[in-house]
Parts: sequence; C-alpha cells; structure tokens
Amino acid sequence: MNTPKRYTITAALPYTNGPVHIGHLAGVYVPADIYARYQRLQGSDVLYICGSDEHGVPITIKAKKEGISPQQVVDKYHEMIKKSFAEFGISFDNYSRTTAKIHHDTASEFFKKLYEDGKFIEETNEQLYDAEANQFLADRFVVGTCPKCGFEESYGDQCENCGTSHNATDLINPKSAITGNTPTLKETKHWFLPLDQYQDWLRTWIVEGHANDWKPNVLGQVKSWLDDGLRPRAVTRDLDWGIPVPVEGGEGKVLYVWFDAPIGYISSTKEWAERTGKDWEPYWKDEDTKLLHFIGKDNIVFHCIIFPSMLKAEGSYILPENVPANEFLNLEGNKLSTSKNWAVWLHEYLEDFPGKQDVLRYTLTANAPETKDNDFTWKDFQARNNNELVAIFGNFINRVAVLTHKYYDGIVPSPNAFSEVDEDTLMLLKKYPQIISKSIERYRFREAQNELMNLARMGNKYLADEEPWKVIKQDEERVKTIMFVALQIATALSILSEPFLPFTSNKLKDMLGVNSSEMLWGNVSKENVLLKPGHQINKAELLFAKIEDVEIQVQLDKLAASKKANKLENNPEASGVEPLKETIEFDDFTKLDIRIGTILEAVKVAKTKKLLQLKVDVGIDVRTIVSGIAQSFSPEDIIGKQVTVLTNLAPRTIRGVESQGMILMCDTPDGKLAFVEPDAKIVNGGRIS
Ligand code: B3M
Ligand code: ZN
Repeated sequence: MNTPKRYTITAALPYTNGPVHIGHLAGVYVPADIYARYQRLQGSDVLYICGSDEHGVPITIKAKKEGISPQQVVDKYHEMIKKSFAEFGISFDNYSRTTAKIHHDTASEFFKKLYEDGKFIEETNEQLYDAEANQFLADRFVVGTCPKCGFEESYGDQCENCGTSHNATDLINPKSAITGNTPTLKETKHWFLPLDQYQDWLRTWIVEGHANDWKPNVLGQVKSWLDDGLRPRAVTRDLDWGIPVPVEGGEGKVLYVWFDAPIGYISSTKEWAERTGKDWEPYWKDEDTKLLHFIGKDNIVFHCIIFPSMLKAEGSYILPENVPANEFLNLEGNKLSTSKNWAVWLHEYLEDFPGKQDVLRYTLTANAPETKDNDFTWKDFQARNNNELVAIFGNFINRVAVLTHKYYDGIVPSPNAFSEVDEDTLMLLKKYPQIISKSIERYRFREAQNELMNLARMGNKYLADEEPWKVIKQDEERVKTIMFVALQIATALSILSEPFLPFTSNKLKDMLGVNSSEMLWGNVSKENVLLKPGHQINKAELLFAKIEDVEIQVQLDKLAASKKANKLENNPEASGVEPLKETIEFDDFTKLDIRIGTILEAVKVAKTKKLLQLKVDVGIDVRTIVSGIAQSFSPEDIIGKQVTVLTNLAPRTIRGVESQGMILMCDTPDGKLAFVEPDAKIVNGGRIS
C-alpha cells in the first residue's frame, strides 16, 4: 500500500462479562497502543477505536449466575473496563459499547442491506434445543466435542482449543450448558452468510495477496480453514439478548454476536465522528486508509474470514491491510482463566502498583506472545523492573540529570570539540528512530522495545566509559562535551520511549523541560541538537523505583489462594514447558557421565550462524566440542566460563569438526539459550551426581 492517508486501528472489543486481564493487554491492547502512538508521532492521521462487546451468550450466562439482568452485567463491566484502560494509558480515540443505540442502528442497517441485496441464505432447519430450559442452544449454551480436533469442551460456535468456528449442530455428543441434558432438535428459521461463496476470493486476497506481510500464525489458521472448506454460517440466533433481527420473520431472534460485534468498530467510529464533527466514512471506505485489526489468535477466523466476507458482501467498505494477531499469554505456568479467577486483573494491578503502568506495559511487551504462547511470572516482572528499567534506563537518566545540576545548575553546557567516541555516539543516536521504526512497522514490538533499551544501554556505557565524575577534576571543558552528548541521548529517549512507556516519556520530558509538540520522532535523526546549550532542565526525579520481594510475595499469595479456591492443577504445557519424558530407571541415569568443565577457547564455525567450536577442559582432558550457541553468545564472552558437560556422549562430526561431548543448555523465556552453571567454583572434571 502507498503511504496511507490515514490509519484506522481497531482493538478487539472486550466482552463485558468480566474485567480485563494481562492476557488481553499483552495480546491486543498494548501492541495496538504502541502502534497507534507511534503512528501519531509520525504525524499520521490515526483513529484508534474500541468499545465493549456487550451481547452474546457469555453475558447472559453471567447474568443468570449473578441473578441480575444482562444490562446490569454490561453496565458494571463496561465502566470498569473503560476506566481501567484510560488509567493504563491505552489511548483510544473512542471507546464505545455495542448496547449503544448508534450501534444497534448501524448493525441493523448493515444486516438489512445484506438482506435486501439477497446476500443471505434464508433457511428453516433443525437446531439444538433444550426442552427443559425451553431454549434453543447456541454458542456457549452448548458444549460438545469439536469435530475438528476432538476437544471435549468446545462451544457451539467456536472451539477454544483449535480456534475453529462451526455450527452447533456440528458438535459431537452435545450437552446443554443450562441443564446438562442431551439436546433434541427443533425446527427454526435463520439467516446464513454463505461463506463458501467467498472461499476463492478469500484465498486470493489473503493467502496469495498477503503471503509476505501477514504473520505466519494468522496465515496458517486462514489456510487451514480454507483447506477444510468454508460453509454457510448462521448469523442470527434464537436468543432474547442482542440486536433484534430487523426483517420479516425475525421476531424473537437476534443477530449472532460475532455478526454484530465487528460492526461495533464502525459504530464506534461514527460515535467519534459525531462527537468531533468529523466525517467517519473515509476511515472505513477510502482505499488510502490503512485498516488494521489487533486481536488475539482466538479471534482470527472472525476477523479474517467472517467480517471481511460481510464487508465484501456489503460492497462499500475497505478491507484490513493486516491482522497482526498475537498468541496467548499464560500466567505462572497456567492458562489465564476468567472463570477460574486465574488472572492478573488490570484494575487490581492499578490499585496494587500505583504509578507503575509502564512497568507492566514494558514487561508485557518484553514477553509478548507475538509468535508463540508465552508466560508471565511475577519474578520476571520484578526482574524487568529492577534489572532493566531501574538499572539501565532509570540509572542513565538519573546520572545525566544529577550531574547536569551538580556541574551546571541544570543548564545544558556548550560542547567543545567532539572526540571520535562522541561523533560515533551521536551518529549512532541518529539511527535509532529508523531502527525502532523498522520493527514497529513489522508489528515486532518486543524487538522494537529492546532496541529502545539498547539506546539506554548505549547512554549508560557512554557515561561509564567517559567517567565525567573523574574527568571533572582535571578537564572541565571535556566534561561539558560529555554531558552535552549524554543530554542528547536522554532527550532522544524521551521521544522514542513514548509508544512503549508513555508515562515515563511524559515524566522525562517534564524533567528535561521539553514539550511533545516540538519533539517529533523524526527530530532525533534530523536535528544535530535536540537539547540546546543554555536550556534549563528541571529537578532530577527518579523515573523508576525498585520492586521489593515482599510486593511480589503478596501477588504470589493471591494466586496461591485462587489456585486453592479453584482447585487449579498445574498445567505445565500451558506455559510452553516441555511435557515430562517417559520414566527411566536409576541405572539409566548412572550411564550419563556429566561433569563441570571450563571453556578455554571459542571460535565461530565457518559458514554457519549457530555453531561455535569450543576447547573445553573437562578435568580428564581438554577436548573439542561443537555447540549451537552462536546466536546467544559471542565467543569472546564465554572464555573461562564453567559449564556442564555430558562427557561420555559418542563423538559426532558436525560440519567437518569432531565434537566430543555436549554442553548442557536451557531455553530462556525470550527465546535465547542459557548455560547450566555451578553456583560455586568447581574443579574441572567435578562429576554431577
Ligand atoms: N469480544 C473478544 C473475545 O473473543 C471478542 C472480540 C470482539 S471484536 C469484534 O474475547
Ligand atoms: Zn477444536
């Protein structure tokens, strides 16, 4: 697509049957917010849209459980969700709700247009019925075995295990979720969207047209459904909670929640337009608009198959340019679960960690499940804060601000001649907007945030190497240049951090005495001076505070109580932990000769990306071992490291090098490798037993 005239960014509408938790944030709202903030900083016309998804069976089930009306359920959670998003800095331009009149009108008109254009199949057929509850069973009112993957707790409209979407009558061995009875069949009329008629068009548009720019996890799911063959899908339901079917014969029926909810993006845009006096249509109908849907992987079928087919059928709308769906985030080794209260709820986080919104944003981005499910642990949250935000970003800024006040009363000094290191540092600084942009434009937010931290690391290293606190004693003029360079890096961080750490960015801009309107993204590459000599910075303030063990223990105790109350068993697979291997005998273990050794030499194996050739002293001898660790370690960094070695593994020739043994390694949460190191100095050859 040429440079878009505007961006319409949607984030999945959260169901109002409960609060928002970290899984929703990591999967959808934080990445979408990073992207929206970033595009605004490019000076783009951005519309970031969301709202509460208030229809559907989950709401009615929650209402029945709490003995209140569906409207009372949605009113409670809509307010809670909207407030917590705002406090967390999710910068929607509009946050609407699907019980709003503007949405009922928009969805009804949309349905009537398709109806009048003959785009539906009108069919009377048998649907699952619970005679005791006197109710048709649709969506979550029925549970059964998924016809595609065999998951036994699949819902009537979607299987949460394999993500596929089906009709309730496809379920094997269905059971009513209301009474537990086996449903009977009863005739009823519904309107079907003939998805099979869009099969070829979808394949051309997505599988061929977006093969290179849509994420593999999204393309994989879409291909799988197309290969299975799409079938007509009912877009109406025999329910009393939802948008009434607005055509002849629709009495007692409502629109299927997944028909109405995506139209919620459009009605939220209309609501925004009414409030701001803008025209909504260009954001949904102009070919120069880049439409992006941020969702979790369980919503891919609805945003890549069903909603685009609806838009195509209606005929006047644009289609999404990308749907960068994330995988799932798990919590302390278990799947997040609203019903089992196994979650970190956003509103509770905001109460327990006031002023620390950016710490959670940072941690969720650093561990974002962008390509595979990932795990959130409180220990990692604490480490990310203490070892990265405090020790790298915060420490650098604090030293710059404190020293500028100490040496110059907070006035930016005029630099003298730049040394080679200064020149190189300022040159590299100018490259960072493009380095970070490249990752953001490809929806790689983990990578982009890590590059931001590399800029903070560069600042830290520059100060540590230049040591102004020592040089000041003999060369005051030199220190003026050092502090000038450091202040430019600090100012760049205040601009480039805004998409990821908006609260920190604002605090830092206040501390530096700069305002956002002058500090655009592109300035960092274009301007030679971001912070001019003579400029007065404000009082130094700590950007981050250490998180103590006791604060983490409170959270772990909360989860332990929840696990006990909900009899939640450990589900290691959920955290991406490898399942246990088969049981072995002690004799099997005694055959392994595992020893501590020391790496004496390390070189890259020619023409390979992953291999290092090591010389390892294992006590009994010094041997050559080839190890696939080159993407995690540089040869020079591991000389002298004590490692754990399987020494009696039969020698293998790898890329022409005979390798005698194996270095034992482990995967880290961010996809790198770690050594298994003794926590005390061991004599080479010390045997593990
Ligand atoms: N309410 C979110 C979910 O499936 C669903 C998204 C609607 S986006 C139009 O949890
Ligand atoms: Zn399934």
